[in-house]
Amino acid sequence: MTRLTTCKSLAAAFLGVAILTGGAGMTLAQQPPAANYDESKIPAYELPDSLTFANGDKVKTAQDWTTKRCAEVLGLFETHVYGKAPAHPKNKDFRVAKLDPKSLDGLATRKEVLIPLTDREDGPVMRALLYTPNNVPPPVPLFMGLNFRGNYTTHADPTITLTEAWVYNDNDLGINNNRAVEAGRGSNADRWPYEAILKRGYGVMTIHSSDIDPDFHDEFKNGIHPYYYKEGQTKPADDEWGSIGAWAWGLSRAMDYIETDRAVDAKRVAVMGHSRLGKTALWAGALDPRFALVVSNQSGCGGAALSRRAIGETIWRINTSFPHWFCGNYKKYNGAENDAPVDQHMLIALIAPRPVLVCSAEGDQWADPKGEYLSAKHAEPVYQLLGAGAMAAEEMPKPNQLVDSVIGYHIRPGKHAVGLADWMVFCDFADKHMK
Ligand code: GTR
Repeated sequence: MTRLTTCKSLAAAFLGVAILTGGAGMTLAQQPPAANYDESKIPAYELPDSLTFANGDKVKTAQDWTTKRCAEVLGLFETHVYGKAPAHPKNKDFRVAKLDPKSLDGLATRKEVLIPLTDREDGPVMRALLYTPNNVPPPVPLFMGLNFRGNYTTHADPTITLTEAWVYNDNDLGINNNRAVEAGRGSNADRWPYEAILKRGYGVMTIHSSDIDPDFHDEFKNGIHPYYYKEGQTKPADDEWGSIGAWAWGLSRAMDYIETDRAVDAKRVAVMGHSRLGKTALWAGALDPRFALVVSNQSGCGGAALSRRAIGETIWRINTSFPHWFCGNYKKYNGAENDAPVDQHMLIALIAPRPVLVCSAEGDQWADPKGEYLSAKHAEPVYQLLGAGAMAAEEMPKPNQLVDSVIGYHIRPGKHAVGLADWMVFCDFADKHMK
């Protein structure tokens, strides 16, 4: 039995334990206070202990964690943060819609694969763009991640299908009706340096997040959610999936496909994401042990950063700006971080004993780099209990010095972004832990 099954089946048993009452700052009509960037103004906090059960008992052995506490923590994140997602469809009708064995001047084989998201024949599909290096014997290790604006923005190649899904409006590209335009082709290519990654020996797969759920708040009328409503249901319950939950579910669904593709080694798949999609990668990695490695880039609040520090972006702020990202229950912790039964170090602990790399940028204080580092550091007791090792840093490393232990951390100068230099760090880390 995989750890996923173990955790998930046990999670239900614990869900009743920690339903909390709403926090003091819960009034949604109110606006969150202005962001704090001053370390001396961080409120006093105590982190919940990953290794103490909700009933106060201590987690003493690796088995206590893998058979019980892991499921309890996973259940708490489902109930209070990201929401529960439905089981995957059984549908294995994956279709290769486009195949180019000599893509990128022969460097790679490129596929576009249609992955159904339901068991209905007329149900929605996501279109994955998959590159595998031609000069590496299959099956190859892979990075998998969602993209923000459509596969066609990730490379200038004119044969990549223009997305039909909802896209962000963009004045520079002349998009004002949420529909993709040719001018957008390759416009996000700096985020997806395929050639460089392929030359490092890795395949890359990406999917437009809108194929799963468009990134705007419409009370979950569009996207994947309605396909899984029970009869009479019109929106997710307070403990059911928001958009991040849906995106993470989509990544696991993509993994269902990968397990059928002999070009890729399903045992060496890293899930990677930037920013909101970095939050998503962490949650996908926590939920699905098939991901061998997890990379979050500048994922910030609701991702790697500790919420209790309440510096930069806070729970209140994120729930106000993006009410659709998390589950309804998460709003109870607006201005009341200390009431939450979890903090984000426990999300990273859920990935144990698998390697995880948390990346920050000095110019991205909104995402609280120090809180991202501390969260990774505080995941350590679970890694150690499982015999996976510690984090090879006692304090935050200097910029550009990769901490490449099983819990990895990296901070670089510069702003909120992902590009070639970041990908080369991801590859360095994967070279050590996934090759
Ligand atoms: C910001 C948001 C962050 C982060 C970022 C992104 O507006 O406040 O949490 O997710 O967007 O996804 O680029």
